[in-house]
Amino acid sequence: MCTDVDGTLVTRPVRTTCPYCGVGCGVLATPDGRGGAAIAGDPAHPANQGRLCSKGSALGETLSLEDRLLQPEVAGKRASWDAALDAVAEGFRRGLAQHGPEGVALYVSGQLLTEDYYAANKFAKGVLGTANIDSNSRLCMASAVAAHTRAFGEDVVPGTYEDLELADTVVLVGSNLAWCHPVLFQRVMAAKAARPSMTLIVVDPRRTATCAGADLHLALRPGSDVALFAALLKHLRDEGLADRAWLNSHAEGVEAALEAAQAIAPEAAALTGLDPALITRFCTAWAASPRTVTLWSMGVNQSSAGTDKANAIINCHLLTGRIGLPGAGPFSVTGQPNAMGGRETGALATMLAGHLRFDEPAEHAALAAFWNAPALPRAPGLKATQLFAALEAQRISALWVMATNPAVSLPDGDAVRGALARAPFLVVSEVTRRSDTAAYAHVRLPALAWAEKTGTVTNSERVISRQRGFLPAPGEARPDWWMVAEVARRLGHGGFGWDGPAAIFREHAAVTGLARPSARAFDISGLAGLADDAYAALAPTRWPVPADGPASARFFAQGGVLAGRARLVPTPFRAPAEDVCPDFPLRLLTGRLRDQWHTMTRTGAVPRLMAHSPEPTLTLHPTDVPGVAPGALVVAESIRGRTIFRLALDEGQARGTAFAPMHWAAELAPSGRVNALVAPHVDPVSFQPELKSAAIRVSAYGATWHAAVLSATRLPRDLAPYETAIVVEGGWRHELAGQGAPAEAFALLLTLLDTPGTAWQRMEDPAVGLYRAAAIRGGRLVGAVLLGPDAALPPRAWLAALLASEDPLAPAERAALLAGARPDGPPPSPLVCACHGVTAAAIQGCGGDVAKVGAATRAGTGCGSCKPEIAALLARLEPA
Ligand SMILES: Nc1nc2c(c(=O)[nH]1)N[C@H]1C(S)=C(S)[C@@H](COP(=O)(O)OP(=O)(O)OC[C@H]3O[C@@H](n4cnc5c(=O)[nH]c(N)nc54)[C@H](O)[C@@H]3O)O[C@H]1N2
Ligand SMILES: Nc1nc2c(c(=O)[nH]1)N[C@H]1C(S)=C(S)[C@@H](COP(=O)(O)OP(=O)(O)OC[C@H]3O[C@@H](n4cnc5c(=O)[nH]c(N)nc54)[C@H](O)[C@@H]3O)O[C@H]1N2
Ligand code: SF4
Ligand SMILES: [Mo]
Repeated sequence: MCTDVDGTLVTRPVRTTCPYCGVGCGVLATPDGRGGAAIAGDPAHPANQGRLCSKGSALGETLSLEDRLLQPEVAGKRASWDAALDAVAEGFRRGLAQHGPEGVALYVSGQLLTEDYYAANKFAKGVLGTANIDSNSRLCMASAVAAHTRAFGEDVVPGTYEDLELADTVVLVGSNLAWCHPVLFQRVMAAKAARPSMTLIVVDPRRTATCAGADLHLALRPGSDVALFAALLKHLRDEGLADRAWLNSHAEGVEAALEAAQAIAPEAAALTGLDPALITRFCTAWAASPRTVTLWSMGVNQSSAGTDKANAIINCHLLTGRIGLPGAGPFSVTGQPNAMGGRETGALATMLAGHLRFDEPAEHAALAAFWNAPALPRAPGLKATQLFAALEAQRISALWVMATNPAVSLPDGDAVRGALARAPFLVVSEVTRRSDTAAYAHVRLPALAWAEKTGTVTNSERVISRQRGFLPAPGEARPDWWMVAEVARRLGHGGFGWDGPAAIFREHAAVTGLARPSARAFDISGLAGLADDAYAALAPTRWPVPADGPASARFFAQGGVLAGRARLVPTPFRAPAEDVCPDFPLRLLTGRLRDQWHTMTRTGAVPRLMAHSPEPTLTLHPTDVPGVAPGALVVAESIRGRTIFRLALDEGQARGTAFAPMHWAAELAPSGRVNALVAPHVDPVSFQPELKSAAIRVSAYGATWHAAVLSATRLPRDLAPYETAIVVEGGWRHELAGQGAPAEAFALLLTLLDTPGTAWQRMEDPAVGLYRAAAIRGGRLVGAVLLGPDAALPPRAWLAALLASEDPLAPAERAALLAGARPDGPPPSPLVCACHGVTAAAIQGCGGDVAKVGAATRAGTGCGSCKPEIAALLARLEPA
């Protein structure tokens, strides 16, 4: 709660949870009474024990209300809540009348709180009678969910974070843990430092920051994980490591799985492109100790063979009985803060609620009765990519999008944007105007953001934590669950009269106790009677919490799994759906950057987080683009679309592959949306799209001019074929490039920047295509346009510092600005440590080891997320 009983604003620390990744770190937020807050890691939270990463520690810088959506809007105009909610109810009523329950849909998100998620699911399935509610978790966790269900009969993650510290061997498959789950990675690295015999193995086609701490890196061919784990399964059997006693009493499907593996194993080297000796080293290391954890993430799930990849991993743990034991087990880590909560509340097209199933009549009947929902659907609804295909085909008449930005994050992005633009009725609940998707909405509903909202989230290790609001609700923003309840009420349903999130949580907990006894792992019915004050004070709690009987921290600890026996699943090999070919010879891997969160609606507003990777970059192996220099612009094309990137070269990028971040949206980089390139191929079991394997070609982009533009406010969009806009201290920095006449581009940019009272200093040399202008007001730099024939324009960090400076521009700086060169000092060096602003040059100048660099420069001593990069920089310095 953000106000005390006497109504004054709270200024003492509030225990809450980080709204970014699935590690689920506890945060202590201390409001400053002026709308801001000091942020620190919560030492008492079991996930992070006081640590935070770069994104978590910058949370205090994301609290500004600039760009927040603060009032409801209908048809682009401010509306009252009543009018907006009436419009939503009417839109869905019309949708139902037109196409029935199949013609309406919700698309929701792992960034909703459990209470919001529960309400949305109950609204869709219980009120609208449609199973067309899917979540962005379809793009994220669906393959893991399907694999768990195939193997264990239910979606259960057996492991805990502690297992990673207790293991002798930790294998990370398709996971860049150092950047994506940084605090968990730091826990692993700390355990390894304390116990150097621990082996860390990374399986990833790229040499990522995570590899800096690894003993072994297997740069396998994209999509070939099933072959590697088939070789491992066979190796384990051949070495006599099959735990026959355990298998006999607890598992089935052993022979069929072994047979399938046997068929692939001889081809493993050819299919993975790995040296057979390296595969043997991998198998030997995996086999060496019963304490082995295989952790996986998006390199596994986001694949047209994602479910098979995950089951191929689980098979190895089941064959050897390495599951349910301290330091052993398969471990799928969740991406979003409440990806697990979405699975628990069943807010996906393939489940009901509380792990209840469509195809179990007793479970279906129990939920229908509990919800008083006679029209509760009996079969799964449209999954994310199907849902947007239906929208494109005008088979969906009303769609409500909550807490996700599908215009950016779904594959086949241009088609998705077309479908959104033509949607008959689109509602978007958002916290910000910076969402590409919100731009298409007929009704925009302002949601409470992290600092204001109240509820629970569940992290990767099944720990339920409270998020507690610590700032007052701004403008007219409201909780997501409240909007849903108000619309449900307008549609005549009586089951939404909650007075707050505690009441919703109790109802959700009660659902998990329905249709018992049945062998269901997810059970928090013990929390169904939680009083409001106990909910307010709830400490991090791992499920299950059954109403009767003791909670067990570890699943499968007694050896058995849930419904009878665990299943080994045969996993035949399948290559990625899209073939590379002479026309499209490169495989595009997409993924995350250290300091950005998804579509950058929040992290993109923090200058400190923008500095590490300020433009959409395509990374290639140096031999894959002969003749194109790093820093040049390149065009990437697939059969679906086209993007323009800044080129980076890296020997750690496997030949024949490219990497591009998933983050850039039209909001900040209209030409850099990676999903314009990616096809909507899906896994046949999980329906998760293959987001990491598009076939592309890359060529130089022949720009006739490049420009860097500094300004106090953001320039309008769509000025040039290549453009990016990022926040810097004191304003905005834009990079533009095009193929027209440089003089015309320069003139246009000057017009856009011109405001009364600004004095311009200009320098033009049309013969060589150089155009420069500095806008000065009161002696200070307030804007600049630097346009030239190539990208070698002045150091941007220097320019941005001039813009941020309160001091008048010195004559030498003025001259240097127009000459396009920094007056003195070394060339700019990339930022490595975001917490303390330390560059690569400073780190290399210091030398020694990570600890020495930390002592001398403070780099790596803040959140620690940059330690792998510091280690890699220092390794490059070491004499060969
Ligand atoms: N900084 C940051 N952290 C985040 C997020 C963020 O946006 N920013 N998002 C959160 C979310 S929602 C998620 S889902 C997680 C994702 O966390 P990760 O899964 O760790 O992140 P990605 O970068 O998407 O992909 C991981 C790796 O998969 C590799 N890969 C690609 N294809 C294959 C393949 O065929 N086989 C194998 N073995 N590897 C392959 C890629 O090279 C990449 O390095 O991160 C969470 N944490
Ligand atoms: N090519 C490619 N595509 C990918 C991926 C990839 O690796 N490669 N990864 C996929 C994965 S794993 C994921 S999880 C998705 C993520 O993709 P998205 O879910 O589309 O990404 P976000 O930017 O996190 O979108 C969340 C939106 O919700 C808003 N928001 C934040 N808090 C709240 C709130 O409390 N209420 C409401 N109503 N809104 C809120 C934010 O401002 C933001 O616009 O992207 C997927 N797409
Ligand atoms: S690791 Fe970082 S992003 Fe993830 S929960 Fe912790 S602080 Fe937040
Ligand atoms: Mo995700």
